[in-house]
Amino acid sequence: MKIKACLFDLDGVLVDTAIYHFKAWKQLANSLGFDFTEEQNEQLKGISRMESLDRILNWGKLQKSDEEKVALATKKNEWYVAMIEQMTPAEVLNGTVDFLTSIKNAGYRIALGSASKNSAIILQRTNLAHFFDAIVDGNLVSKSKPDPEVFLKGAELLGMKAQECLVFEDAIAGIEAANRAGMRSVGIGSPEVLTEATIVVKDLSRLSVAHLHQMDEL
Ligand code: B16
Ligand code: MG
Repeated sequence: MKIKACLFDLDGVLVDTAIYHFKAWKQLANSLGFDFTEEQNEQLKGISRMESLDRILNWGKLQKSDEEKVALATKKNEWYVAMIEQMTPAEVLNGTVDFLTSIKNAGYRIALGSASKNSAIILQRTNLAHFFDAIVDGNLVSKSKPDPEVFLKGAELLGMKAQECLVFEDAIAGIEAANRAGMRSVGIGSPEVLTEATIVVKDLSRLSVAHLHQMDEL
């Protein structure tokens, strides 16, 4: 079926905010008396804020009450927001602006499908907001990826069927969410990791409208 809409994950696909998440979570872990590695941080990609905190506390072998967890997540978010407020359009990932421009000119509808509750600040600071016909982020969904809610809501807001949507994702959980939504996907990263994606590319600079036409048949 013909692809009519593109649904983009944010962190790891359009911008690299993972480094800021890492710095802020590390600061929090250090303040609690432990540390975690960059490899462990990989497991937090695409995962919601509270789920990330649960995993980190687990690594530090700490137990906290629900109230304490909210306070810790709030503290981390304040540090994180201070960092992303300094972001500039120069931090947009390779090929992103050209690809978004060409698909928009070709008439594709475009939505965001991110777990982040901070997507508005990031899209504004990096000058990407104007490309989007719909924004679905952590403020609109209750179930995080691999649940398909975020992408199904994107399709609904754009007035599209799931089979008309193509998802762009860097996280395994995000590709699983696309598959569960009945959507085709472009994995951004390595084919060894994103084995369940329809196709995998290194970044958006590898793609053009002609590739999307080829995917109509997949
Ligand atoms: P926030 P994505 C995700 O963004 C990040 O990959 C993940 O590390 C983060 O915990 C999550 O957003 C929530 O972010 O704390 O800003 O609400 O990849 O879904 O765009
Ligand atoms: Mg991501």
